[in-house]
Amino acid sequence: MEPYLQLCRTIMENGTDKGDRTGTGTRSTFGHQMRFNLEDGFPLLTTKKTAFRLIVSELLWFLKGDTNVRTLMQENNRIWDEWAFEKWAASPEYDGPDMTDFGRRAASDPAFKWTLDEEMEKFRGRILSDDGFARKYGDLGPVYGRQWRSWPDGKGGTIDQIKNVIDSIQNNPDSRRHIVSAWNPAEVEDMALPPCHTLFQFYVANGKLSCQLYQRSADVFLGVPFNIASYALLTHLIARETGLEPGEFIHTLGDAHIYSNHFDQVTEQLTRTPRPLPELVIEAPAKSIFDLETGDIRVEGYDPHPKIKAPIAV
Ligand code: DHF
Ligand code: TMP
Repeated sequence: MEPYLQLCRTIMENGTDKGDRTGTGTRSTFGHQMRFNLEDGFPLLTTKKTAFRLIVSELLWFLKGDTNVRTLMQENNRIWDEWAFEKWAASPEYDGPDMTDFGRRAASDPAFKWTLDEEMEKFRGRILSDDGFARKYGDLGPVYGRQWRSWPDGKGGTIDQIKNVIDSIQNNPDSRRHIVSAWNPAEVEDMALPPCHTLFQFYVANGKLSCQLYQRSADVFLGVPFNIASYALLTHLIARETGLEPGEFIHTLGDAHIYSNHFDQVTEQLTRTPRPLPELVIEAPAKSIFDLETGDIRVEGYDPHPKIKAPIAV
C-alpha cells in the first residue's frame, strides 16, 4: 500500500490549502495516479483497520442497481446515512430540531452532536420499519446503482452498463470501449451526492483484466481506502465473471484532498509500517456477480494496525 502512503505524503508536504463545499477546509493536489498489481495481494489498507464488510456490502448494493439506504442499513452499513438524512431533515415533513449544516455543527458542538445522533437513530428506525417512509426518504436519487444498471436512454428504455461491459469484455476483449460512467449530466442535480468515482474502463491483455478509475474528488483519509478496495474487488468480480485473471487496478484522482480535521490522523498513519496484504476469498462459485451476497466474500490474513477515527465532512 506504498502508493497510498506516498499520496498522503505528497499532499501533506506539497499540497495547497483551500476551502471546500463542506466548509471544513482541505489540503489538496490535482491529478495523481496510483497503480496496484492485484497479483501482489488484495489492496486493503494495513496501516489502519478498514471495514472490508462495509466495502463489500456497498459494492454489491451498486451492482444490484439499488439506490436506497434501507438495504445498507439492513446489513448494518451506515456509510450513506448522512446523505439520506440530509434530504429528510430539509423536507417539509421533518419537525425535529433544526438540522441546517448538521455536519459542520456536529464537528464543533458536542451538545448538538448528541441531538443529531438522536435524530439519526429515529431516522434509521423509521427507514427500517416504515416502507412508505423508506421509499420516499431512503432513496439517494439516481446515484451509482441506477446509472450502472439502468441509465435512462432517452427513448423510454434503460441501459445496463455492467451487463454490457461484461459482454464486451467476453466478446471483444481488445475493445477500447469497455467503459462504465456514473456521471450522467442530465441527472446529477437529482443525486444526493454527485458521483465521486465517475468513470471506469477495463483492459484485457495476456488473459488478465485491468481496471482504471477516474475519481473526480477524493477524500484521501476516509473515502480513498474504501474506493481502492472497492474497485479492486470489482476487478476481481468482473474477472471471475469473464474467465480472466485480475491484473492491475489503476486509480486516477482529480481533486485529491485531506480535510484539515484529518491531518493528525494522517500523520499518525504515516508513522506506521505497512504489513503483508491479505488475500481475497469469494465463496459461492455458482453465483453470478448479481447474486452474490455480503457473506460470500471475505479477506484472509488481514492483520492491520488499529482503526483511526475521523469525522466525515457532509
Ligand atoms: N463524503 C466525504 N466527505 N468523504 C467521503 O469519503 C464520503 N464517502 C461516502 C459518501 N460521502 C462522503 C461514501 N463512502 C465512510 C467511508 C466511506 C464512505 C462513507 C463513509 C466512513 O465513515 N468510514 C469510517 C467509518 C467506517 C465504519 O463505520 O467502521 C472509517 O473509519 O473508515
Ligand atoms: P464533493 O461532491 O464536494 O466533491 O464532495 C464529495 C466528498 O466525498 C469529497 O470529499 C470526496 C468524498 N468521496 C470520496 O472520496 N469517495 C467516495 O466514494 C465518495 C462517495 C465521496
